[in-house]
Amino acid sequence: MSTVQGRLRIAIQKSGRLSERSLDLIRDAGLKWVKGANDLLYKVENYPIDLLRVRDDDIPTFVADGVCDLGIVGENVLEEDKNGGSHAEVVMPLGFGRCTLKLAVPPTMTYAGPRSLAGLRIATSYPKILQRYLDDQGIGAEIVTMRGAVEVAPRLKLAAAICDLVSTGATLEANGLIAKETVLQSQAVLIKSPTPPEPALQHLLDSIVERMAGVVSSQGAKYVMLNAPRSALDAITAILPGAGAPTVMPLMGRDDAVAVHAVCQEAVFWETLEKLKAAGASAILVLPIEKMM
Ligand code: PRT
Ligand code: ZN
Repeated sequence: MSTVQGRLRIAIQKSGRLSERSLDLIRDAGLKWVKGANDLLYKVENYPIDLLRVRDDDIPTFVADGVCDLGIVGENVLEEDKNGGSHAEVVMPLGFGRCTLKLAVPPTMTYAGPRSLAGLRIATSYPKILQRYLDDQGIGAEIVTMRGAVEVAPRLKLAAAICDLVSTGATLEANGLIAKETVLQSQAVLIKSPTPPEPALQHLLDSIVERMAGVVSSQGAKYVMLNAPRSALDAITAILPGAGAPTVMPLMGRDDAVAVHAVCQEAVFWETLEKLKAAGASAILVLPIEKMM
């Protein structure tokens, strides 16, 4: 496979936990595509870009080798793929696909920290990440690599412990395993090739990255508008979550009060509104933000 002249390529997971959110992000960045007969490739209609739909495990290599210019993949997959050669650069975390790579043991094991695993067998789909963790901790243990169904390994006596991804914890619970140490915190990230695109496409690449950054940072952000007595301005600004410097405007016919507009980067809860009101704010409006740049 080689890159197609005149088109950028973005690698995304074909079908799995990251697929839908990856396409959402690409759509929110303004790209439109047609689902053609070709399942591997979606052609973007409004820009010279192709979406390459592959297994997540292949994404870091495709991006590192310059077969794709951008990719969306879990940090866990990226870390496991690290091999000392050329590698994809992380552009930004995307705020979805969050999970934790954890060590878990059966309740019958006497566990007093990771040292309890010394000399035992640990089953995982992430042998490289686990080996690095064990080396850092100075623990010698045997790693058994399994492609899936890692959680059944202790029951089958294949291993004494496991190291697997956890999100809700339901899988561990269903298999009677107890989560212990966190080996890695993970979420989906946007990655970029170390090989630049052909010069004519550089501007488009930068603009797609900037748009995606705008989509990610506007997620959860709110536009807050309120009226406030001038005397309460400092107190009210301090309550607004992640607002930076708000805009303060005069109110017609009122010398003692102003209008405050602010972009809040963090969630605005009912409790925040109650605090604002108690501090003297009135006519409080919280609006969603669609785009930000
Ligand atoms: O076919 P392909 O190779 O592309 O897909 P895949 O089967 O390798 O990956 P997929 O779709 O399962 O996951 C893609 C990415 O989603 C992972 O690489 C992680 O970055 C992220 N992610 C987020 C997760 C989870 N949460 C998750 N819970 N990946 C896997 N799991 C599994 C985990 O392995 C365990 O079996 O879900 C189970 C635990 O879930 P809980 O909710 O019971 O704790
Ligand atoms: Zn995979």
